Amino acid sequence: VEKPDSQSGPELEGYDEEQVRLMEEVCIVLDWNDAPCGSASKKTCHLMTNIDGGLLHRAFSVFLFNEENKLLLQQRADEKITFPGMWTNTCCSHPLSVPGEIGHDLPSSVMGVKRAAQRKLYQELGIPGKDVPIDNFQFLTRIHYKAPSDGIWGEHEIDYILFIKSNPLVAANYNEVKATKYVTADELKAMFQDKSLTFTPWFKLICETYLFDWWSNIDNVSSFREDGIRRLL
Ligand code: DMA
Ligand code: MN
Repeated sequence: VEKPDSQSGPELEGYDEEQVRLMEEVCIVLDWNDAPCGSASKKTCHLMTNIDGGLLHRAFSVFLFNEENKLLLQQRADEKITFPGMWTNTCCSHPLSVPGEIGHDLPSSVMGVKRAAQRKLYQELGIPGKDVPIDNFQFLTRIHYKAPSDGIWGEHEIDYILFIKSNPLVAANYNEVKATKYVTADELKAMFQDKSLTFTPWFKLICETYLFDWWSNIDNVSSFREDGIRRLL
């Protein structure tokens, strides 16, 4: 009998070895008010059978804008287990269930996701920490959403939205990222019309709701900060 948090089992057979290994990362399990109430492997958190049972975890989404206010997009590598090959915002991942990244109130959770964001911007895109200083990230809001990937895998997260302005050195890790592209708002809208491209569900949700408003007020986004959790379910 497979234990609930086991890395064994058939679900990971045939996937990229490095991405399988990353499924051992330990995510922060949440109640609906974003209070940490345990931890579980990335694998456990992303199986639809567990999501259908209500399992929810913490995540973050970085939107990086350069000096021309263009947004850096990434296309997920084909090796990704969830949402492979799809275009999405600059960087997404999960704060880990470790002291520096957990956070038990909003200020410390925001600090935790900023640290996690710095860690993953380097791991996915080779962006050095000096190009994305912790204090330059701006927290905007939290979005609670759920999205299936392929039947077996999916997402159910409270997603911390972080904006940052930077002109970083980028050196993509091709196990994570297939391509990168800086776009204007109009160029992004044109990409949505191109039927050969696919987009992650959370990025589409954020684009359909808040992104273009925030983007057109990029130098004043602190006025959009919202402490409540926005439920897009
Ligand atoms: C998970 O992103 C986070 C969100 C907001 C969907 P991901 O699948 O890219 O995580 P990781 O890079 O850790 O695999
Ligand atoms: Mn997730």
